[in-house]
Amino acid sequence: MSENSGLFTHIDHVGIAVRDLDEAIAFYEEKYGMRMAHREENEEQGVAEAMMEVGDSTSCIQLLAPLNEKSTIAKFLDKSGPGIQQMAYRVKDIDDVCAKLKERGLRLLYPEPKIGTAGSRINFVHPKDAGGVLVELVEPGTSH
Ligand code: V0V
Repeated sequence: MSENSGLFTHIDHVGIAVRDLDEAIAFYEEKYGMRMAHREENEEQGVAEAMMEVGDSTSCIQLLAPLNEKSTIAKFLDKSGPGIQQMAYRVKDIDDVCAKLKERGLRLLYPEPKIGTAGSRINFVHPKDAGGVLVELVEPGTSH
């Protein structure tokens, strides 16, 4: 990690809660000309998701639709409607970053990272400890 880079290397993605994944993908493709880089379902997180590339930046928009009524995305949609649900930063070593954030008094949602998009390892900072923003930490999988 270079001296002035802080804990994060990139904005990995901005997550947007949507009611209908196919409709949202079509909107981002047709209106903004974005290309879908990846699509999958994550049962543990209760989401169907699609990563839409923002040019050549390597940052993405992550479209998140609920897989069931218990999904955090279903709850978010009920409360806030469609819109930005999370800001995700890419990190090199998620265990190291989580340890540092805990030392600095922030609550991580999981004691150990879970599996996210494309084999990544993920954890979250509670929005109440992060200025009202749900912050995701992403250590990319080897295919990234
Ligand atoms: C809730 N709050 C939020 C928020 N969700 N604030 C900002 N952004 C959000 N997304 C606020 C909410 O307004 C309440 O504030 C307070 O937090 C408690 O909210 P709640 O409705 O009672 O919700 P909880 O406690 O049931 O759940 C909130 C958390 C939950 C953040 C704990 O959403 C969660 O576990 N999220 C992490 C997992 C996740 O989001 N998975 C889906 C993406 P007031 O009213 O008390 O002031 S999966 C993903 O990103 C993947 C797979 C990937 O990237 O690879």
